[in-house]
Amino acid sequence: MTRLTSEDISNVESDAIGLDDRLVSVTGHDVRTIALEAAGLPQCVDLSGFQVAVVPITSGLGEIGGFARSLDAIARHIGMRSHVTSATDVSGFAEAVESGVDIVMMADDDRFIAYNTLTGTCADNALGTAMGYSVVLRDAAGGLRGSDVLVVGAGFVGTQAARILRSMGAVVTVTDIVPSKAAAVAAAEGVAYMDDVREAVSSHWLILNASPGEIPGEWIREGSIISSPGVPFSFDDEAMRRADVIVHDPLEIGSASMLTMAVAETIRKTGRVNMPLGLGTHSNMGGHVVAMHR
Ligand code: 2YJ
Repeated sequence: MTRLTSEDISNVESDAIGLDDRLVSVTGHDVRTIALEAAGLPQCVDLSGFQVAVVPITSGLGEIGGFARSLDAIARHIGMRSHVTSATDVSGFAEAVESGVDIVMMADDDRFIAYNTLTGTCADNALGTAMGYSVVLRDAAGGLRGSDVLVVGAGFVGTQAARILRSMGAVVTVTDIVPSKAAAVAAAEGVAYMDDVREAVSSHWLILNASPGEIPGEWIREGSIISSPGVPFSFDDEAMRRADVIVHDPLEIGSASMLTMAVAETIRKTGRVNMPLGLGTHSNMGGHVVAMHR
């Protein structure tokens, strides 16, 4: 993930773009539902049973104005309880853990994680982003089984996305401005690759863009469906005109998916999670969370 700026995330806290409405109109699902799908959890999981603390981190390049408050807003938006710690860094982490929260969210220049205090595991934002945006593409396309899907960008998010999309039944091709990177991911993940990014983009209408580079509108096929976590936003007006759908946000889908993945760790460990009244309990059976009615 490229380092975000305060400007990139200036709309997140207020949800000025109305992300839920936009997502529902193209995928049929809101951010919370996409995030639950990304973690393999059913929609009826009661996220209000989970308490999050966000720790501002000053190390390295320092705090990004509004970053911690934006994460706090995202956690609340999907129905979790959340607050920003009053202390930063190690003191903030200790404050969070000692206050008994379930999940501690924090980022420095290299890692962006949701730490599960019960299991001692870290859900990583890059994986959350790949998961969340793969679900967005699948839902926007009405399913991916047997469909050709292009992943642009052979970094960590692109690599994970190639694996996830393949597991969703897509026929995946990876491309990158550094062809050897795409070839390496293709070999590791059992997918195809194309050397020429332009040719790859022009020959696909289902695209997950995990690169920060610009993709000229002239390359885009009419009616394309594009899921694009890459920051900064890669597309121009011509691309917006040609594509049917371009889903992009700077922080929300990846962070919400990272949070639900952290929640899933608790469910895996305990086998149970509180459900809203009348919906029974959840039991972890064979790796799948299955709803059991009383
Ligand atoms: O707490 C803060 O305000 C800052 N320390 C947030 C820093 C956010 N970090 C980034 O944007 C990094 N580029 C994240 C890199 C993750 C790599 N997967």
